[in-house]
Amino acid sequence: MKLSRFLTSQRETHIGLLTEENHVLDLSDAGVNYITALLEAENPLEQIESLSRQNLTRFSLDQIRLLSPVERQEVWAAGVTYLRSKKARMEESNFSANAYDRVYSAQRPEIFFKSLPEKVIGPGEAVGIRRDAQWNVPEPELALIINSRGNIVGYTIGNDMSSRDIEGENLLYLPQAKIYHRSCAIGPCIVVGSTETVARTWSISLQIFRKGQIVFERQTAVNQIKRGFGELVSYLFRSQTFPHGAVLLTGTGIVPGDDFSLQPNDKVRIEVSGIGALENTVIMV
Ligand code: DO4
Ligand code: MG
Repeated sequence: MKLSRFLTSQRETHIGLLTEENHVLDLSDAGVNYITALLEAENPLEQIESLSRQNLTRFSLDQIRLLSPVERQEVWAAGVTYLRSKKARMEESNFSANAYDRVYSAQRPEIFFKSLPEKVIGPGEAVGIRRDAQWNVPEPELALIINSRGNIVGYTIGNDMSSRDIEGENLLYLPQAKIYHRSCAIGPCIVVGSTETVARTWSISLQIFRKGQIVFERQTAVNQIKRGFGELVSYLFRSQTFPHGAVLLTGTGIVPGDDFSLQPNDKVRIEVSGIGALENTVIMV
């Protein structure tokens, strides 16, 4: 079951259920005004399945615009959860190499704040590269959707945009490398009802287009994530509360080579096999 937020032609925000035939069933007809209400239910999947049996208005995707499915959830991110991320970061930074090496195998994972919900970028919107950075990359990541009780209730796709030269200069600059205008895209929908075992069979692929040509393309597997999802969530919720739930990006397993940097007008396409695709163009911010 795929939940989405979308904008109608009257520019109203509605909640929808994506169908196999590329239609959206309007859950607002059944009185659902927030995805969070479903994520907080005792059994979200059961509730969504029962809603889907109602007689709901159906839109085709070209009649509406999908929005980011994030409502009031803070967005956090785990880091150095794939071997590829550890290696690339150790190479980009003499200064901080030891820190990446240690956190990959330490008991406590790296978890950092990524975005306020109102700053999250949705499908089709522009993601940013900083004008004071020279080396910018997208980070395609599986995102966990967690309710206020700390249960993983769904999955979506995240782009943890990063400035590698700023992070590489000094790890204390991580917040500047990671948290800036348009640095976090999430969407296009939330998949509810898949277990971690199922999510671990999914692949993640990244394609970057420049002037219509592919300039970078790679694929990885969710199963390459070193840590269990429950383990990551349990650290996120330690001595911390999330009254509206949270989104947790699970780290990147794809890092382009050292000679690659994003440019304005590039198009970033991230696909997760069990979810769909998140597409954004790049602008300078
Ligand atoms: O350690 C810095 C950030 C790591 C990260 O964002 C990732 O591995 O995805
Ligand atoms: Mg990341």
